[in-house]
Amino acid sequence: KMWGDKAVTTKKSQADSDKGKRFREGKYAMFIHWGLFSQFANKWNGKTYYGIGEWMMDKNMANLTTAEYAPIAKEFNPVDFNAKAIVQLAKNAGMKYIIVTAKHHDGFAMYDSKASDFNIVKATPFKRDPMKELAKACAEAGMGFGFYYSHNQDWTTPYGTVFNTKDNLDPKSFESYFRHKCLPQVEEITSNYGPIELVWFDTPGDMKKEYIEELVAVVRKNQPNAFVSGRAGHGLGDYNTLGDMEIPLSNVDGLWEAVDVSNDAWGYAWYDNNWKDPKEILRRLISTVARGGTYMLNIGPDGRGNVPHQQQKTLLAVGEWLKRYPDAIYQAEASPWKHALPWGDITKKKNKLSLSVYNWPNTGKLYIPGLQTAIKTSRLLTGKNTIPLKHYTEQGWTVLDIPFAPGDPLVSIIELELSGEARVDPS
Ligand code: H79
Repeated sequence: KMWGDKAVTTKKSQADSDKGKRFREGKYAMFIHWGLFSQFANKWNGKTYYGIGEWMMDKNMANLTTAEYAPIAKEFNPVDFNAKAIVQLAKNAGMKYIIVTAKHHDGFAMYDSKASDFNIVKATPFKRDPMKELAKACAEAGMGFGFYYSHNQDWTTPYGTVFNTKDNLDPKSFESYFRHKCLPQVEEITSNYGPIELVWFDTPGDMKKEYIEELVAVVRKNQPNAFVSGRAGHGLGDYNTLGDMEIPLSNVDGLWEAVDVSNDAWGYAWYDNNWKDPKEILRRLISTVARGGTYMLNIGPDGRGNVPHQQQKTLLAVGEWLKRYPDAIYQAEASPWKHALPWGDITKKKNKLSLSVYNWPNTGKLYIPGLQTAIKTSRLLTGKNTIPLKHYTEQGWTVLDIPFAPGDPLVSIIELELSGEARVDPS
């Protein structure tokens, strides 16, 4: 009994200190949109539908009924899926946790679900539980792991099509879907995959608060350390998620996250090669952290389970950069300037500022407005060595004499050690 009491106490204090730690300090996560929709790759009956592939059923896309959509499960056999390789990719990319679609709006469970036969183990020739494999690979690699779960929208539920628009929401069928599928599935994903980082609910629409409270209670019960996404609805999450692909221009208070895509959409689309290059991804990551947030970047494996090659290359290039300048991102805080500067952006760690120079000035001078705290040291990092920079003030502006060549081929980092926390005169 005593031992039991003690164990509970330890677990609780552990929970308080660890809760959301990877979210708060890691700052960079991998989002994975992978599901039955990946098998369509935005194509149906020979026609390509340009848009977000996980919305193939939508009337603005291929406009499919469940009877048309569901049978593709028989062709979904992602034999190239390699959980270890994906986790290694995330690790080399410098990401701290992975959030993967356990079930998207199409209602198809990507794991072994007892609550619904419309799942990858029961309905496909693949028969494996890729989420089990991913959870295990994450645990082995020290990578955080968590699930996306579409709690409100479920378009193929046998209890009726639940689009949850005002026009066709039927409260009885929603109640049935909630009791027989949604709630049991959230029990499953929070019970059967070890400790998880967070549950990423999406698109609450006008779902009733009582439903969301029940779902959040399940997460709290089974995963006391896990975060719940702001898109659970009714303010019941642990943090805020901005709009899809939104990176704010001014600092945002509180705990929040930006979610972004590597190309034009989430789920794999055969034609979508509009990849952001490493510098653009870096700018979006740094800018998010500089505004005070955490950045989650999506990948979309294809119907065979492969991560597109170009996507991997880009993630790895960003990962190499993060190895050179970890202090600019990990555990870093928002810019005291509260918005970007003409040449780039600033993140801070205690008395240290990391200046990320996106646009290297060709004048030999870098200007910093309004800094009130004295500079102890200023240096350009190159990943290998550091180059001391001369600093002085000119009409109230801080000026750094910089070399004509940037320190880094992607984004250069100048580090300032201050005599105290940065104070900035907003004028
Ligand atoms: O999972 C990803 C999206 O599928 C999901 N959230 C991210 C993380 C999401 N749910 N809703 N939306 C995104 C916005 C939906 C936009 C739409 Fe359309 C506009 C759906 C129907 C009209 C554009 C046109 C996309 C499909 C047709």
